[in-house]
Amino acid sequence: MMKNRKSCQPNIVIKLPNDIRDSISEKLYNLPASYDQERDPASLAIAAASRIADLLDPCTQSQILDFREKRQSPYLLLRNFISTENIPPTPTNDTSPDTDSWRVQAAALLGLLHLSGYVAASFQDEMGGRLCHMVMPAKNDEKSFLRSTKMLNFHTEVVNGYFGEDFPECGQTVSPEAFGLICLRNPNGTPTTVLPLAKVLEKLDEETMTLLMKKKYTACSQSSFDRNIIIRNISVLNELSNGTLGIRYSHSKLKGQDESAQLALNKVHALLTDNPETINVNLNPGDALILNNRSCLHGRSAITDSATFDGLDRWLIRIYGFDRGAFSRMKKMESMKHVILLNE
Ligand SMILES: O=C(O)CCC(=O)C(=O)O
Ligand SMILES: [Fe+2]
Repeated sequence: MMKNRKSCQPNIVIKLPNDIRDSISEKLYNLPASYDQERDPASLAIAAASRIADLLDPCTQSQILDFREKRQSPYLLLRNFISTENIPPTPTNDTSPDTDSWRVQAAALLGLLHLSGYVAASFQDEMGGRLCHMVMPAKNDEKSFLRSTKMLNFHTEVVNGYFGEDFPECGQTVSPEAFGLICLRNPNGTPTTVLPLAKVLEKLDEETMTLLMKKKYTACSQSSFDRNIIIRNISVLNELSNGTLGIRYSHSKLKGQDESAQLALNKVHALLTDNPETINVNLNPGDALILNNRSCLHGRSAITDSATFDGLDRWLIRIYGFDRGAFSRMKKMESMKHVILLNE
């Protein structure tokens, strides 16, 4: 049983030929302007997904289907997915650019998340509820600058969120099962770092694993949240509905509630530091990456020294993807059904 749980599923890496990329770009560029990713992403996701799927060859379609059905591969990397000609300058202050020319790339990511089986959604309490998170060096204030340029140690998104398997109540924070990144610029090839959970589990002893599975941990919000939401009595490793193990992790936001719980967490931290199995995913403009937020950890090298704020800085768009069943049980905003409301 344990052996099976620790087996590492392959990552899925696909590179589209230029003619397919250009056809997808054209189809998405010609989507009616009435689609708005911040007001009704669900309609846009469906429209974009069907246009993309029509243009993919059967092999690529079945690889995406495999990722969707099994939910075990750490990530799906789709290279050369969309054109990035005519994009506006990289924003410098955490907000979306005024012009809409980046929306084709956002639509592409929404379409891919949909094909991967996830519902795109955001939290009202994170970055003002925006669906598309701009990942780029920001200089609006000191805190934003530090958050957006520092090296990111391995973590999972929304560490203070329950898993569907915890049976959260409506209004409690739920961690997204996946999230997508699409690259618009990456002039210095700064990698997104990825570590499949299986590579960590194979180095953990049974006693530590047992401790990590106990509901003896407390987590608080990541720095992109507008308020601090603390959840208690959660585990680090959780049995998922597909029989595998999932992880929630952040070195700074997750704490053990007693000494043995914290010691087990420290062992994970030691394993994650300079782990030789780390995969550097250098996203090029037009590449999309869907990361399974249960079966892998991710991070990033520092961009502190390379940020120039001249409109050409590294720029990714990030969108969360939720399991359809878990999403249907969440409290949402009446006017924008993709915005998740959390209890006071
Ligand atoms: O900048 C990156 O490559 C990843 C950043 C990150 O961890 C995130 O957006 O959640
Ligand atoms: Fe992250």
